[in-house]
Amino acid sequence: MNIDKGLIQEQNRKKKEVHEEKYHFLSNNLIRQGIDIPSILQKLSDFQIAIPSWALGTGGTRFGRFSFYGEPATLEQKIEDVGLLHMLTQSAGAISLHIPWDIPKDFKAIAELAASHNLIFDAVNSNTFQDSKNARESYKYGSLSNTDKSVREQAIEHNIEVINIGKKLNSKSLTVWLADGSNFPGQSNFQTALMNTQESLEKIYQSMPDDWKMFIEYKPYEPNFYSTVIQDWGTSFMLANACGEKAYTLVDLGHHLPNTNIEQIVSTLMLKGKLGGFHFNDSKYGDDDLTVGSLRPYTLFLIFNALVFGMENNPQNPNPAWMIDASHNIKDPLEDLMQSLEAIQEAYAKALLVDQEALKIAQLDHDVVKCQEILQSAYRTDVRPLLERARLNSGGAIYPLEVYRNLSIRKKIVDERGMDTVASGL
Ligand SMILES: [Mn+2]
Repeated sequence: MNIDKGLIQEQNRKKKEVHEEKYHFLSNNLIRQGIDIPSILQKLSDFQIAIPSWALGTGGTRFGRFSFYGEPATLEQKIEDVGLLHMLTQSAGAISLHIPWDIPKDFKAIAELAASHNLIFDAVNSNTFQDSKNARESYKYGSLSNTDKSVREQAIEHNIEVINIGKKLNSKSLTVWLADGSNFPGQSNFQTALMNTQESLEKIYQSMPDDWKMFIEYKPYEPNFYSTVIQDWGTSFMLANACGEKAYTLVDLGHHLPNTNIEQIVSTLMLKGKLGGFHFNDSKYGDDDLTVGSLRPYTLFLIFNALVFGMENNPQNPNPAWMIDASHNIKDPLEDLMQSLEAIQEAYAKALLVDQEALKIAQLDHDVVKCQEILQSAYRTDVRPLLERARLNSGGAIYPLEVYRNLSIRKKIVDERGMDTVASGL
């Protein structure tokens, strides 16, 4: 499914006047505050967020899954969907593949297809939380942490295979998220599980090319309900340090117990040069995988404030890899992703408005009221015209969601693929 760029431009022309009005009102205010608008616009245009190949279909729960019409049934169609998203928003310039759900049959053709949509391949994701058909061993009692050496070997081999697939697509990183843990007290020896995991990760690490990074993701609970081997950032950080300098911690917003101070975790990791990647979503209760910014936009802003500080002050930390890791169970996945992209860019733009110098002075003066005023004055600014302008400058749609609806894109996708297609994977 391809849309003509001319159609987007036509839609933009209709909205140009409204946008100009809003943009000038905002830019006048920002100029008065001494804000460097061209630099913010450039940063917004440069900020690219990867879309995982499992995000183009609806997600589900253990109770069921309700497919959305016209879901991409093949990897080619998933790439087309991300391409469409990128064309409209100009901020989704990468796709993150999940192996084994999305193993390319023809690598050259897949690489060319992605390039034709201006997409690169972000981190490749391994999967040892499910058993593959005809697999020699089962992950029922863990993968990299398993007490059975032959299970661990199978899981290590799988990760190495994922690296090899990634190499063919010019991906530069591997994300490891382990479901390993235990459901009942006494079921597992914590120390044995941790040491097995560390040794397994070290073996995978040794198979990584020099210019690759390994991202170690953590999560406190689920699918196991009593203990998880890599349960928190400290455990991930420790394992990354044990592996070496190419290994990093990956923070997923939804992978924390309620009220965890995620902005502080991000700060600590960037200070230590170990924040490798970040997964966006939102949640109310647990790992809900809801649309980014749908529940806690202020928390997201505070996290971005820490990220922006780190990006500007911590040269020891490479630029993190950004990815949306959400599920959108009942929405059109593409519309949901557009809402997420908008929320991420919005939080980022607001964080870029924070007067870091003034904040530092207020902190040194112990002027707590002023500190809050500085943060909230940035947060309360309606930055959407900046996002619109950045998209316009990059050739995207001023209002992507509106264009998507005005052009009846979902209907066109359904006409092409049919009502009953089901995304492979979840
Ligand atoms: Mn994640």
